[in-house]
Amino acid sequence: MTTGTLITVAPTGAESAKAEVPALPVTLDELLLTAKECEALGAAVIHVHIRDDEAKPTLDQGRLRETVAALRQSTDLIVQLSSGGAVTDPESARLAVLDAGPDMASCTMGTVNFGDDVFLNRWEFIVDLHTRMQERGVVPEYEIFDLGHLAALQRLLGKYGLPHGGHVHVDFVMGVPGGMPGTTATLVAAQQMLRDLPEGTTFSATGIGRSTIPVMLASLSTGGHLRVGMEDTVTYAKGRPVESNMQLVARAVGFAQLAQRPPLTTTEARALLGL
Ligand code: KMH
Ligand code: ZN
Repeated sequence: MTTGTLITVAPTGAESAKAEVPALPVTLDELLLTAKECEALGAAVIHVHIRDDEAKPTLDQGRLRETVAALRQSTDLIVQLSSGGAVTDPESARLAVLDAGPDMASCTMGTVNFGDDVFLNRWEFIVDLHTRMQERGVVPEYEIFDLGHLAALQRLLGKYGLPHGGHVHVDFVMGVPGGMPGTTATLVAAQQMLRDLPEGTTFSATGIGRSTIPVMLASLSTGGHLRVGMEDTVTYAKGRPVESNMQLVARAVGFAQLAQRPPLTTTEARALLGL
Protein backbone atom coordinates (compact mmCIF):
# COMPACT_ATOMS: atom_id res chain seq x y z
CA MET A 1 0.00 0.00 0.00
CA THR A 2 1.33 3.40 -0.90
CA THR A 3 1.64 5.71 2.05
CA GLY A 4 2.88 9.25 2.31
CA THR A 5 5.94 10.54 0.53
CA LEU A 6 9.46 10.35 1.88
CA ILE A 7 11.19 13.56 0.87
CA THR A 8 14.97 13.63 0.80
CA VAL A 9 16.82 16.86 0.26
CA ALA A 10 20.24 16.74 -1.40
CA PRO A 11 21.26 20.37 -0.94
CA THR A 12 24.87 20.61 -2.12
CA GLY A 13 26.41 17.71 -4.06
CA ALA A 14 29.98 17.69 -5.27
CA GLU A 15 29.54 18.92 -8.81
CA SER A 16 28.42 22.56 -8.80
CA ALA A 17 30.84 25.40 -8.06
CA LYS A 18 29.78 28.03 -5.51
CA ALA A 19 31.07 30.73 -7.87
CA GLU A 20 28.61 29.59 -10.53
CA VAL A 21 25.73 28.73 -8.17
CA PRO A 22 25.86 31.29 -5.34
CA ALA A 23 22.74 29.88 -3.63
CA LEU A 24 24.49 26.55 -3.02
CA PRO A 25 24.91 25.89 0.74
CA VAL A 26 28.60 25.18 1.29
CA THR A 27 29.44 26.32 4.83
CA LEU A 28 28.20 24.51 7.93
CA ASP A 29 26.02 27.49 8.83
CA GLU A 30 24.47 27.55 5.37
CA LEU A 31 23.88 23.81 5.52
CA LEU A 32 22.24 23.99 8.97
CA LEU A 33 19.93 26.82 7.95
CA THR A 34 18.95 24.92 4.81
CA ALA A 35 18.40 21.73 6.81
CA LYS A 36 16.14 23.42 9.35
CA GLU A 37 14.06 25.17 6.72
CA CYS A 38 13.73 22.07 4.55
CA GLU A 39 12.67 20.01 7.57
CA ALA A 40 10.01 22.59 8.41
CA LEU A 41 8.70 22.30 4.84
CA GLY A 42 8.49 18.49 4.89
CA ALA A 43 11.89 16.92 4.18
CA ALA A 44 12.73 13.92 6.37
CA VAL A 45 16.17 12.89 5.09
CA ILE A 46 19.19 15.01 4.21
CA HIS A 47 21.78 13.63 1.78
CA VAL A 48 24.99 15.40 2.71
CA HIS A 49 28.11 16.37 0.77
CA ILE A 50 30.37 18.87 2.50
CA ARG A 51 32.83 21.49 1.27
CA ASP A 52 36.14 22.90 2.55
CA ASP A 53 37.01 26.53 3.26
CA GLU A 54 37.42 27.12 -0.47
CA ALA A 55 33.99 25.57 -1.11
CA LYS A 56 35.61 22.54 -2.77
CA PRO A 57 34.17 19.06 -2.07
CA THR A 58 35.90 17.29 0.82
CA LEU A 59 35.56 14.08 2.81
CA ASP A 60 37.53 15.50 5.73
CA GLN A 61 36.76 13.30 8.73
CA GLY A 62 36.68 16.11 11.31
CA ARG A 63 34.29 18.18 9.23
CA LEU A 64 32.06 15.18 8.56
CA ARG A 65 31.78 14.41 12.28
CA GLU A 66 31.11 18.04 13.11
CA THR A 67 28.43 18.17 10.41
CA VAL A 68 26.67 15.02 11.63
CA ALA A 69 26.68 16.29 15.22
CA ALA A 70 25.43 19.75 14.25
CA LEU A 71 22.62 18.38 12.08
CA ARG A 72 21.54 16.09 14.92
CA GLN A 73 21.56 18.98 17.36
CA SER A 74 19.61 21.39 15.17
CA THR A 75 17.17 19.07 13.39
CA ASP A 76 15.42 15.71 13.60
CA LEU A 77 16.36 14.93 10.00
CA ILE A 78 17.75 11.51 9.13
CA VAL A 79 21.39 12.20 8.33
CA GLN A 80 22.58 10.41 5.22
CA LEU A 81 26.22 10.99 4.30
CA SER A 82 27.34 10.58 0.72
CA SER A 83 29.89 7.81 0.32
CA GLY A 84 30.04 8.73 -3.35
CA GLY A 85 31.87 11.97 -2.73
CA ALA A 86 33.33 13.49 -5.88
CA VAL A 87 34.51 11.41 -8.84
CA THR A 88 38.11 12.08 -7.81
CA ASP A 89 37.78 10.76 -4.23
CA PRO A 90 39.73 7.58 -3.40
CA GLU A 91 37.96 4.48 -2.12
CA SER A 92 39.68 4.69 1.28
CA ALA A 93 38.24 8.15 1.99
CA ARG A 94 34.82 7.07 0.74
CA LEU A 95 34.80 4.07 3.10
CA ALA A 96 35.97 6.27 5.99
CA VAL A 97 32.79 8.35 5.68
CA LEU A 98 31.13 5.64 7.79
CA ASP A 99 33.45 6.53 10.70
CA ALA A 100 31.54 9.80 11.09
CA GLY A 101 28.58 7.77 12.39
CA PRO A 102 25.70 8.83 10.14
CA ASP A 103 22.21 7.28 10.30
CA MET A 104 22.46 6.37 6.64
CA ALA A 105 25.00 6.46 3.83
CA SER A 106 24.68 6.16 0.09
CA CYS A 107 26.00 3.04 -1.62
CA THR A 108 26.23 3.27 -5.39
CA MET A 109 25.62 -0.06 -7.08
CA GLY A 110 28.00 0.17 -10.02
CA THR A 111 30.28 2.20 -12.21
CA VAL A 112 28.72 4.78 -14.49
CA ASN A 113 29.95 7.32 -16.99
CA PHE A 114 29.33 10.68 -15.35
CA GLY A 115 29.38 13.39 -17.98
CA ASP A 116 33.00 13.54 -19.09
CA ASP A 117 34.11 11.64 -15.97
CA VAL A 118 33.72 8.11 -14.66
CA PHE A 119 32.09 7.43 -11.29
CA LEU A 120 33.97 4.28 -10.39
CA ASN A 121 32.34 1.71 -8.10
CA ARG A 122 34.13 -1.63 -8.29
CA TRP A 123 32.30 -4.73 -7.10
CA GLU A 124 34.80 -5.37 -4.27
CA PHE A 125 34.38 -1.78 -3.11
CA ILE A 126 30.59 -2.09 -3.10
CA VAL A 127 30.82 -5.31 -1.06
CA ASP A 128 33.16 -3.60 1.41
CA LEU A 129 30.83 -0.63 1.80
CA HIS A 130 27.75 -2.83 2.23
CA THR A 131 29.34 -5.15 4.81
CA ARG A 132 30.89 -2.29 6.80
CA MET A 133 27.47 -0.64 6.96
CA GLN A 134 25.99 -3.91 8.25
CA GLU A 135 28.68 -4.09 10.95
CA ARG A 136 28.29 -0.46 12.02
CA GLY A 137 24.51 -0.25 11.96
CA VAL A 138 24.41 2.33 9.16
CA VAL A 139 21.39 2.02 6.88
CA PRO A 140 22.28 2.21 3.19
CA GLU A 141 20.45 3.96 0.43
CA TYR A 142 21.41 2.07 -2.71
CA GLU A 143 22.03 4.55 -5.52
CA ILE A 144 20.90 3.25 -8.89
CA PHE A 145 22.26 5.17 -11.89
CA ASP A 146 21.47 2.47 -14.44
CA LEU A 147 19.20 -0.57 -14.70
CA GLY A 148 22.12 -3.02 -14.38
CA HIS A 149 22.77 -1.58 -10.91
CA LEU A 150 19.53 -3.24 -9.76
CA ALA A 151 20.80 -6.63 -10.92
CA ALA A 152 24.01 -5.92 -8.99
CA LEU A 153 21.95 -5.14 -5.89
CA GLN A 154 20.05 -8.41 -6.22
CA ARG A 155 23.42 -10.21 -6.38
CA LEU A 156 24.80 -8.24 -3.42
CA LEU A 157 21.85 -8.99 -1.14
CA GLY A 158 21.78 -12.65 -2.24
CA LYS A 159 25.45 -13.13 -1.38
CA TYR A 160 25.94 -10.82 1.62
CA GLY A 161 22.49 -10.46 3.17
CA LEU A 162 20.10 -7.67 3.99
CA PRO A 163 21.25 -4.27 5.22
CA HIS A 164 21.11 -3.20 8.85
CA GLY A 165 17.45 -2.86 9.88
CA GLY A 166 16.32 -5.35 7.24
CA HIS A 167 14.64 -2.84 4.93
CA VAL A 168 15.89 -2.18 1.40
CA HIS A 169 15.57 1.35 0.04
CA VAL A 170 16.92 2.40 -3.34
CA ASP A 171 17.21 5.77 -5.05
CA PHE A 172 16.96 6.03 -8.84
CA VAL A 173 19.33 8.80 -9.93
CA MET A 174 18.13 9.49 -13.45
CA GLY A 175 19.29 11.72 -16.26
CA VAL A 176 23.03 11.70 -15.52
CA PRO A 177 24.79 11.91 -18.92
CA GLY A 178 26.05 8.32 -19.16
CA GLY A 179 23.37 6.77 -16.93
CA MET A 180 19.72 5.88 -17.41
CA PRO A 181 17.55 8.61 -18.90
CA GLY A 182 15.07 10.49 -16.73
CA THR A 183 11.93 9.30 -18.48
CA THR A 184 8.68 7.75 -17.29
CA ALA A 185 9.34 4.62 -19.38
CA THR A 186 12.73 4.08 -17.72
CA LEU A 187 11.39 4.75 -14.25
CA VAL A 188 8.63 2.19 -14.80
CA ALA A 189 11.21 -0.33 -16.06
CA ALA A 190 13.30 0.26 -12.93
CA GLN A 191 10.26 0.00 -10.67
CA GLN A 192 9.29 -3.32 -12.33
CA MET A 193 12.76 -4.70 -11.63
CA LEU A 194 12.20 -4.18 -7.89
CA ARG A 195 10.13 -7.38 -8.06
CA ASP A 196 13.42 -9.27 -7.95
CA LEU A 197 14.43 -7.55 -4.70
CA PRO A 198 13.12 -8.33 -1.19
CA GLU A 199 9.41 -7.76 -0.66
CA GLY A 200 8.70 -4.28 0.63
CA THR A 201 11.69 -2.66 -1.09
CA THR A 202 10.96 1.05 -1.46
CA PHE A 203 12.33 3.55 -3.91
CA SER A 204 12.82 7.24 -4.33
CA ALA A 205 13.78 8.95 -7.55
CA THR A 206 15.49 12.10 -8.66
CA GLY A 207 15.91 13.48 -12.14
CA ILE A 208 18.97 15.57 -12.95
CA GLY A 209 18.43 18.91 -14.67
CA ARG A 210 15.54 18.94 -17.13
CA SER A 211 14.33 15.52 -16.07
CA THR A 212 13.56 16.76 -12.52
CA ILE A 213 9.83 17.30 -13.01
CA PRO A 214 9.06 14.28 -15.26
CA VAL A 215 10.87 11.98 -12.80
CA MET A 216 9.09 13.52 -9.79
CA LEU A 217 5.66 13.02 -11.37
CA ALA A 218 6.49 9.49 -12.54
CA SER A 219 7.78 8.52 -9.10
CA LEU A 220 4.71 9.83 -7.30
CA SER A 221 2.36 8.06 -9.70
CA THR A 222 4.14 4.71 -9.34
CA GLY A 223 4.28 4.71 -5.53
CA GLY A 224 7.81 6.06 -5.24
CA HIS A 225 9.33 8.69 -3.01
CA LEU A 226 11.21 11.88 -3.90
CA ARG A 227 14.71 13.25 -3.68
CA VAL A 228 15.13 16.90 -4.61
CA GLY A 229 17.78 19.54 -4.14
CA MET A 230 20.53 21.59 -5.67
CA GLU A 231 22.83 18.56 -5.95
CA ASP A 232 20.59 17.50 -8.85
CA THR A 233 18.78 20.63 -10.02
CA VAL A 234 20.08 24.17 -10.36
CA THR A 235 17.46 25.48 -12.80
CA TYR A 236 13.91 25.84 -11.48
CA ALA A 237 12.32 26.51 -14.86
CA LYS A 238 13.62 27.61 -18.24
CA GLY A 239 15.78 30.69 -17.65
CA ARG A 240 15.19 30.70 -13.87
CA PRO A 241 18.02 29.55 -11.61
CA VAL A 242 16.99 27.77 -8.42
CA GLU A 243 16.81 30.34 -5.60
CA SER A 244 17.23 27.87 -2.75
CA ASN A 245 16.82 24.26 -1.76
CA MET A 246 13.65 25.30 0.05
CA GLN A 247 12.12 26.29 -3.27
CA LEU A 248 12.70 22.74 -4.57
CA VAL A 249 11.43 21.07 -1.39
CA ALA A 250 8.33 23.29 -1.39
CA ARG A 251 7.58 22.28 -4.98
CA ALA A 252 8.03 18.58 -4.14
CA VAL A 253 5.73 18.92 -1.12
CA GLY A 254 3.11 20.58 -3.33
CA PHE A 255 3.27 17.75 -5.87
CA ALA A 256 3.13 15.13 -3.10
CA GLN A 257 0.06 16.76 -1.62
CA LEU A 258 -1.61 16.91 -5.04
CA ALA A 259 -0.91 13.19 -5.37
CA GLN A 260 -2.63 12.75 -1.97
CA ARG A 261 0.59 11.39 -0.55
CA PRO A 262 1.67 14.07 1.92
CA PRO A 263 5.24 14.19 3.26
CA LEU A 264 6.20 11.60 5.86
CA THR A 265 7.31 13.00 9.19
CA THR A 266 10.81 12.16 10.35
CA THR A 267 9.31 9.59 12.75
CA GLU A 268 7.33 7.95 9.95
CA ALA A 269 10.40 8.03 7.73
CA ARG A 270 12.50 6.26 10.39
CA ALA A 271 9.84 3.54 10.63
CA LEU A 272 9.76 3.13 6.83
CA LEU A 273 13.53 2.89 6.47
CA GLY A 274 14.11 0.54 9.40
CA LEU A 275 16.02 3.08 11.46
N1 KMH B 1 29.05 13.08 -6.77
C1 KMH B 1 28.83 11.88 -7.52
C2 KMH B 1 30.08 11.45 -8.21
C3 KMH B 1 26.46 9.77 -3.83
O1 KMH B 1 26.33 10.82 -3.22
O2 KMH B 1 26.56 8.69 -3.29
C4 KMH B 1 28.35 10.78 -6.68
C5 KMH B 1 27.18 11.02 -5.86
C6 KMH B 1 26.53 9.80 -5.34
O3 KMH B 1 26.75 12.12 -5.58
ZN1 ZN C 1 25.33 12.67 -3.63
